[in-house]
Amino acid sequence: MTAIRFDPERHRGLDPQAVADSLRHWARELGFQQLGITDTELGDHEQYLQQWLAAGYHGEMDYMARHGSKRSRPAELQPGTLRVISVRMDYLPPEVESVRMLAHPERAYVARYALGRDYHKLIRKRLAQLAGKLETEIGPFGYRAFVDSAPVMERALAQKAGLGWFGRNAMILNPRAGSLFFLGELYTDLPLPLDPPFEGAHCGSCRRCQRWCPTGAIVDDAVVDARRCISYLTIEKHGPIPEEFRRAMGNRVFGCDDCQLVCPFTRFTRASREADFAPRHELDRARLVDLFNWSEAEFLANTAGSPLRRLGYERWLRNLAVGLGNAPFSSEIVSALRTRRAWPDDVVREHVHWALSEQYRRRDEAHDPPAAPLVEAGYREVIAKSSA
Ligand code: B12
Ligand code: SF4
Ligand code: SF4
Repeated sequence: MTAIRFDPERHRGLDPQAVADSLRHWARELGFQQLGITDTELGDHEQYLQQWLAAGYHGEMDYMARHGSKRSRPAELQPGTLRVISVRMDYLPPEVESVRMLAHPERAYVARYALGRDYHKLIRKRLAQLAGKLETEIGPFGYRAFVDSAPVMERALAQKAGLGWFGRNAMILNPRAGSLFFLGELYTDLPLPLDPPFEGAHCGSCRRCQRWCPTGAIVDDAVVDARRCISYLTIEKHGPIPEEFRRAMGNRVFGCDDCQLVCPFTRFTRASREADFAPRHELDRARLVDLFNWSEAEFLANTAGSPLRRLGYERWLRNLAVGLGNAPFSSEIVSALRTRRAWPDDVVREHVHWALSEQYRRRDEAHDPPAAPLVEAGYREVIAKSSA
C-alpha cells in the first residue's frame, strides 16, 4: 500500500484534466473497459447499507457489519482520500454456454466469474500498474487499490463515477455492456476532476430478475436478502444449506448468475480476452458426478489460484451433493453418493443422505405412472371443498 500523501508543493502545476485523460487511456491499455472518477460522498447509500444490515440480510457475513462507517466513508478507511477512481473489467470468456448449462441438470453450473483464475490478484495488479504509470508521470502520490474484499461500497462508487445504474437485481448495469464485469477502485488524494454520476435507471417496467430468481432473494428493487441468495448459500455460508433452498438451487454449485442471464442488457456482454478468465478443468461444462469424485488432493490441485479454492473440500462436497440430489436419477450418481455416506464431516454426510433420498424419490416416481389429468383435477376439487 502506498500511503495517501498528497503534497500540494510537489504537485504544483499539475493539470488534473490531463491526468484524468491519461488515466482513462492507460486503463484501456491495461484491459479495463471503463474508468470513472468520483468523490467520497456516498449520500443515501450509507443509510441503505444500514437498513440492509438492520434487516439481517447479510446473514453470517459478519464482516459486512464490521468497520463502522469506514465502508461508507472512504476517507475514514484511508485518511486523505479525496477521489475514488472506479474501474470495471468484463469477465465472460468467449464461447462459454451459460443458460444451456442450467438446462443440463447432470452438469455443474459454476458462476461465470469463477471459471478461471481468481480475479482479485489480476485486478489489484492492474490497478497498481495504473497507479505506477501515473507515478512515473507526476511523481509520488497517495493511493490504495481495492477489489471486492475490503470495506468499500464498490457499486455505489461505480454508480457515482458514471459506470452504470443499480439494476433491480442490485447489479451495476451498463447500457452497452450489461453487468458481467468486476469492479475495482483506487482511492487517491489527487484532486482529479469528477465524472458525472450515471443518471436514471434503464430497467423501466422490466422485473425479469425478480421473477426468475430461483429463491426469491431480490426482496425489493436493488435489494438482495443474501440469506436467500444462492451465491451466498454456496460460497459464503458455512454449515448446512437450509433445506427450503436446496431444490431451487438445481445444479448451481458455486454462485449464481440467473438474475443476470435473464436480464435483457446481458445481450450486450462482450467476451473477455483475459487468458486468466478462461475456464479451467472444463468447469464451464463438467459433470457433477465427476467433480464430486475428485479426491481432496485433486480438489486442491485443480482449484489452486481459483475462486473455488476458498470453499474448502467439505463445502465443495456439500454443494455438489445438493446438485446431485437435484439431478435426474442415475445409478452412477447413487454409487458416487454412497461412497461418501459415512463421511466424517456431519454437514457433508447430511447433504449426501438428503441427495440419496432425492435420487431414490425420483427413481420411484419414474416407476409410478403419472396421475391422469382429469382424476388429478377431481382430486384437487375434492380437497378444496373438504377444506372449505
Ligand atoms: C457482500 C457481497 C455479496 C453478497 C451480498 C449481495 C448484495 N447484493 O449485497 C452475496 C454473497 C450474496 C453476493 C452475490 C453476488 N455478487 Co457480490 N459482493 C458483495 C460485496 C463484498 C459487498 C456488497 C455490499 O456492499 N452489499 C451491501 C448492500 C447494502 O449493498 P448493495 O448490494 O450494493 O446494495 C445497494 C443497493 O441496494 C442500493 N439501494 C438500495 N435502495 C436503493 C434505492 C435506490 C433508488 C437506488 C438507486 C439504490 C438503492 O444501495 C445499496 C448500497 O449501495 C461486493 C464488493 C464490495 N466490496 O462492494 C461484491 C459485488 C457486489 N459482488 C459482485 C458479484 C459479481 C456478485 C455475483 C454476481 C456473484 C455470483 N455470480 O454469484 C452475485 C450477485 C448477487 C446480486 N444480485 O447482488 C460484484 C458486482 C459487480 C457489478 N457489476 O455490480 C461486486 C462489486 C464484486 C466486484 N468487485 O466485482 N455478493
Ligand atoms: S444471484 Fe441467483 S439467487 Fe442471488 S439474487 Fe441473483 S438470481 Fe437470485
Ligand atoms: S432483468 Fe430487468 S429489472 Fe432486472 S436488472 Fe435487468 S433490466 Fe433491470
